[in-house]
Amino acid sequence: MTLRQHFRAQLRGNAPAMAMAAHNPLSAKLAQQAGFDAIWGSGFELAASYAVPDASILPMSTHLEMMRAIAATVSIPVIADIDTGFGNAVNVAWAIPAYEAAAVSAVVMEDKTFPKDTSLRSAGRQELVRVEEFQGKIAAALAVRRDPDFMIIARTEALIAGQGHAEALMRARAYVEAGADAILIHSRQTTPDEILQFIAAWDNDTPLVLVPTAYPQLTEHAIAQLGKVGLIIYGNHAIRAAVGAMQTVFSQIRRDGGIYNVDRSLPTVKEIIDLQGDATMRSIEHRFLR
Ligand code: SPV
Ligand code: MG
Repeated sequence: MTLRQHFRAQLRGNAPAMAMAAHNPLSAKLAQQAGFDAIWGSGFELAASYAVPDASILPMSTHLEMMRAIAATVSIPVIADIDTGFGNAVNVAWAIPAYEAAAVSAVVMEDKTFPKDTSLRSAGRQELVRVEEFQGKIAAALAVRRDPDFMIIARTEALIAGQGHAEALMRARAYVEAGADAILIHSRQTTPDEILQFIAAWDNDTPLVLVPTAYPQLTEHAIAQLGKVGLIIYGNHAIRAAVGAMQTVFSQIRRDGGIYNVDRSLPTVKEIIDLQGDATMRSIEHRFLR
């Protein structure tokens, strides 16, 4: 069974798979070590790591190369967040083979207009493309993928755009009709109500994908009980953890006038060297450096 076949089956299994966001190979490696099932190749995290807005500012090549580097580092599936597909169906038709060749297992494509605005920003510019246009983008993705187990996950932003339950349901059904392998339903309400209403109304066997950033009170256990969700994505917790840790350490060093206090609280240099793959390098040296 290939990694992609395994991941496809996992989305239809008894318990949802758990994906953690990553913005580089090191964060992806830490997520795998922590026991996550998959890596979310988050556009938000990558944009944040370049200190630019998550608004179609980074080019596809920057995201693609990061996905390739992440997929080369971990042995769990990578889900690439391709935003709007970088344009129309023509852009999608060029993007999909490139991501497939980068060894990712799935892409998530959202039904917003290009250039996009990030979903969780208050008063963001949330405009959706026509349903038929997005169906065409899904169809283009399916037509060009080489491995049938490379999943095309369609994401509707109808709730994010304030267009309501009926529109979200209509769009999700239309995207399944176009051939989507799973549906990501996104919400930025601070209670899970509209997501629970959507899940209750979902009468299709296509798995759902949730990103519970805005409604963290909905636990993995509670989501699993609902039965229709195949994948939970923790969308930005790697970059937020990194930012918080750096802020704390940097300000303490300024306050202390030196590194003598923070040193004890940080991972050792040896731990970082180990994460860099030192053991592998040593074994190569041992075998081949003559
Ligand atoms: C991302 O992580 O880039 C996402 C999820 O798309 S969210 O930021 O919640 O829209
Ligand atoms: Mg994104």
